[in-house]
Amino acid sequence: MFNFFKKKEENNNEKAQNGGFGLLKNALSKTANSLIDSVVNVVTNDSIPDEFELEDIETMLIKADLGVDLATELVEKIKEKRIKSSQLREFLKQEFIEILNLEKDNKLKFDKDKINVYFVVGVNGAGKTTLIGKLAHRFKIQGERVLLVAGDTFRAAAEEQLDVWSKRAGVDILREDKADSASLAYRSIDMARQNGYNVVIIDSAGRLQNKFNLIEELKKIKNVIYKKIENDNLETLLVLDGSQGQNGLNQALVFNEAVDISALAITKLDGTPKGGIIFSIAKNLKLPTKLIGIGEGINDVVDFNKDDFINALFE
Ligand SMILES: Nc1nc2c(ncn2[C@@H]2O[C@H](COP(=O)(O)OP(=O)(O)OP(=O)(O)O)[C@@H](O)[C@H]2O)c(=O)[nH]1
Ligand SMILES: [Mg+2]
Repeated sequence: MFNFFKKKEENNNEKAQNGGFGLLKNALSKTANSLIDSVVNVVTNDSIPDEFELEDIETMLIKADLGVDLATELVEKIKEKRIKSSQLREFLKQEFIEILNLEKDNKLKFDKDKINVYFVVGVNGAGKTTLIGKLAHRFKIQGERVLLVAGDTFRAAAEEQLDVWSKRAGVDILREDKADSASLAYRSIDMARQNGYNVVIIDSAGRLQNKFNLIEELKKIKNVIYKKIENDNLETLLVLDGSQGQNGLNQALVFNEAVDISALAITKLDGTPKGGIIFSIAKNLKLPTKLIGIGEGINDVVDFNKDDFINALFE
């Protein structure tokens, strides 16, 4: 009897993983096209690319948002190692694996027995609130007790939007009209202690028009959380819009300086040919990508797993 259930559970897990991989592969199909197929197709016969073809390869890589430096570096290697067109695919795969290996600890922090706080930051429209909804749903079906905090007190619609997600995910929310976001964050941790929530996800405003105030506010929230919990249980999660490509790198520097980012979530990787940004991020930022967003639905978030990502691009 027990074995039967165990077997069933294993099958379900497998199915979920395969389903997840299928979704990822589908979401990355345009990136696979721009980053691999179009590059490999530059040279039609099986030869070593000439100067013009190398230039075309570089252009393709930049278009896929790999960034100029990385694209140039790869083209130099292709030239130096005299990589033939039939070897290009495997060459790219090995290079991309090496780049992703620069990242460490890609697993989202979580300790079942503690209060886990996820402080979610990023510019307007990056996908913060949506990601919070997806995470809330995921933690909820894992059986965790989740509290969302409407820390984007800048615009009323933001609280409303988070409220909709909290209902969709079936989790609780702490929101208050015209509240000060740092004081809301402070109270949310007390509330978690008193009521046994083990996951607290804090939304924040994304306005960059008033950068100074935003950064000061984010620092304040972070300090408040620090005072309340051990650092180990805090994930400061920067959300970057993957379809915006290289802009994300600069945003990461600004946010990292302000609040010390511990994890990245790259959203909107579905339907964009610009997913090469993942490699640019791994190469240029010393920050681990932990989550990726592949759609607007509640299930459209996957843990960033290096092997899966490479396989979804190359298989
Ligand atoms: N295709 C796609 N769309 C996404 C994804 N994540 C978010 N979006 C969409 O992006 C838009 C902005 O998302 P929000 O979650 O509101 O972004 P935000 O960072 O909270 O924005 P502000 O509250 O204005 O700072 C919405 O229309 C989302 O549906 C994703 O992974 N894929
Ligand atoms: Mg929002």
